Amino acid sequence: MKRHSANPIITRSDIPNIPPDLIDVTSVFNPGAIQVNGETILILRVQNRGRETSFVVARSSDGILFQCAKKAVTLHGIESVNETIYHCYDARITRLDDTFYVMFAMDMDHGCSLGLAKTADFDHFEFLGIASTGDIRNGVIFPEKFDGKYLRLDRPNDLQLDGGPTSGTVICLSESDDLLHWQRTAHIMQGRFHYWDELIGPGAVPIKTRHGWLCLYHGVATHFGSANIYQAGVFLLDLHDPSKLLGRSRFNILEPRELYELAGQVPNVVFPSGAVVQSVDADGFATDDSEVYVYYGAADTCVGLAVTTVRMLVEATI
Ligand code: BMA
Repeated sequence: MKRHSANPIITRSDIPNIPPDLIDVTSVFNPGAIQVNGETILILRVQNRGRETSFVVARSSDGILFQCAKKAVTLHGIESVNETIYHCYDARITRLDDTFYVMFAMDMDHGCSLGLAKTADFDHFEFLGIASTGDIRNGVIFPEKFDGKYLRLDRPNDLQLDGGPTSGTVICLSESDDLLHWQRTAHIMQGRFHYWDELIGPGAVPIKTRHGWLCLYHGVATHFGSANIYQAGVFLLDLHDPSKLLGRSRFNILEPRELYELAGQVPNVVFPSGAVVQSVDADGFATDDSEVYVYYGAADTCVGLAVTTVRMLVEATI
């Protein structure tokens, strides 16, 4: 992947003051991304100097220069949750028919849950409920149904990192009839201990290609207790049966190298959470030559853009 020359494309100074919550914010990172009628829309994770978290929508006609909304996202109905929610973060956006579903992590006392919201216009968001049980993160809904079921990739948090958050080593597939109640159906792949992707989690929404579903993910090298390194990788799932792993990148496809990826709130992080395909054929498949814009959080501080093609991503999985 090639970093765009305008990187980092969004920094804290692009977030307008939105009193009382967002004033002189600290950071903006890990965006969900989608293209709607030629416009690229991001849902940004913004942190203020109270280290409180908000979502802010940003829009762009070229996928590079973004205009941030002058208000934070309100998740209407979230007040019905009877527990303290500390943070909602790391949105992934999936279009199903004409509705955009947003799945995100929710930090609560018992651990991390997955929340679900929907929107038609990225202005008004309706919270639909908590869509998980147990401690889990990185829920990513597929953009179509399979045999009448919704599918998602997710990552159970079955590991307590030393002095850090819960994490995990397995990417799973789950299915649902209603997007709120999910049943785990398969373990797709495992972290590779000792190598670049020891801990792993799904990244962007799967991209439909003639070769299969292309899925970006993040891998963490823990380097035997040294500083964690968050990198991006890619895997390919069978088009008709996404529980079948067809291939997986041996090497990471993006790693922290630039200063804005190496230094920040959490150093050494590239975290791919959004991907936009620029060219899709009449049957809805991303074309091999199509550029893919990958939006990623850098050092939990700003947003980077890396550009690649469908062909290069597929080749990386062989
Ligand atoms: C992960 C998630 C991401 C974050 C990353 C690095 O566990 O919390 O949101 O970017 O850690 O801090």
